[in-house]
Amino acid sequence: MRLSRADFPPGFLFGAATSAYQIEGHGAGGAGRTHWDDFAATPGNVAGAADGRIACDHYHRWAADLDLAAAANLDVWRFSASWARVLPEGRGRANPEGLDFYDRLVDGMLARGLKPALTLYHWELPSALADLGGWRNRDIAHWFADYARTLMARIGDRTWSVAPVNEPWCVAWLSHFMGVHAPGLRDIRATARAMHHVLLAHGGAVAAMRALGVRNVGAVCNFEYAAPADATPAAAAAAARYDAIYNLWFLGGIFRGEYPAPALEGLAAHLPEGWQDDLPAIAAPLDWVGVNYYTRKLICAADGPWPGWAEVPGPLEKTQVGWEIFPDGLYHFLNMVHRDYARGLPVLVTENGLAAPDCLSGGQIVDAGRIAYIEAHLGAVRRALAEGVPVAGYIVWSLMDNFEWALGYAPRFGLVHVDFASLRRTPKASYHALAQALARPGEEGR
Ligand code: IFM
Repeated sequence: MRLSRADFPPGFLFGAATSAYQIEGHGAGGAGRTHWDDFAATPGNVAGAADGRIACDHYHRWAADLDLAAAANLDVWRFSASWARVLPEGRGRANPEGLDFYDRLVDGMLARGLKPALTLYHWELPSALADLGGWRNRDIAHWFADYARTLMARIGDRTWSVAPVNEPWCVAWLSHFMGVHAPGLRDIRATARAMHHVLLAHGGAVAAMRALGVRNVGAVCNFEYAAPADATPAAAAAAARYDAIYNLWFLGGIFRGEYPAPALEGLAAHLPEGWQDDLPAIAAPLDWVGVNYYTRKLICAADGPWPGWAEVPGPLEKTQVGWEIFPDGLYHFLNMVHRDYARGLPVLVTENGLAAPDCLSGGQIVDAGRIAYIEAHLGAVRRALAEGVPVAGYIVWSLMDNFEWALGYAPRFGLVHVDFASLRRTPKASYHALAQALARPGEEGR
């Protein structure tokens, strides 16, 4: 890798990210059923009929996994807790085994010099709450705040940072409008409600955690650079709608207490009555903001009901999951988030990474594409830093190959290869390159 820790300001943090359902193995440890278990049990929803029952078996192998992160000289371990592991029915009775697990995990990070960067919700809603309407039900804000209190009363004294929800766009739009993720709905009214309730739940959890004295509370949103596919005004308007729904809705709610007009055009009629009154609670002050960034989309206008857009395949090099590689997009969002929304708060790149069909050959995995991808995106971070954007860290998605949701286990995002038959971990070339780039003089890894 051409860049190293020395190319970044003192104190700049490097990390790797994971999430509960994607690595833990949901079948172990008394976790309750989730809507991802239900979604995966429905034929045709997940490639290879895969699910998260075993995943990477991190539930049992967490210590060795944390050792890998420490040996790569990483500073931060970004992870999530599973709501249903903590509260199997989503509310009421807690699962002591689940709380013990996260307690051990956080202590394990601290013992290895890794900062625990927690997300409360990375998509596995307890089925019992899905039965009650899930993100369509306004009560989810109370259920979520109770979950936040239960978990953080146990581990909130030791987490380094916490974000309530990972990628609210995926929770709401991808899952209720596009039907690609659980609960697999394609319904605009459900979408509008989920778009609002996910932010109301964010605000409620922030308040609950502040009341407990939890430190360093932020938000993590995902971003896609939306470029008009052609020079027509219609394509420009379609791209603006895409940008408003994907990128600006969540930032607008969280940082300004307002929703962008091009998104309200189609969603206002379906929002719950009195939604405006919730905006002050949604816009509770934060300590940092996380940017998850992977790609851009070319958008043209399309016939049919609102939002009236279509995606056009772009000409740039693509990853295993067909995403164009466009590091300028990261530069754009770091600037935009800082300038227009977070205004001086630390900005963390909380996810960025590449999927490739990595395979073992002679005991090695040569993932040169991933090294180049990380280098290019770190270059974008450096450009933003040079212009005064307070970027505080860069976190790779992901430490290890894992359950890539509806795409099953084929797309490999890890710095570490996982053989899903034996569950053996093998660090890839990118892992070794990063470990070397992040080594502090005289330090060979912790
Ligand atoms: O695997 C996901 C993760 O759960 C959330 N952000 C994007 C990653 C790659 O698709």
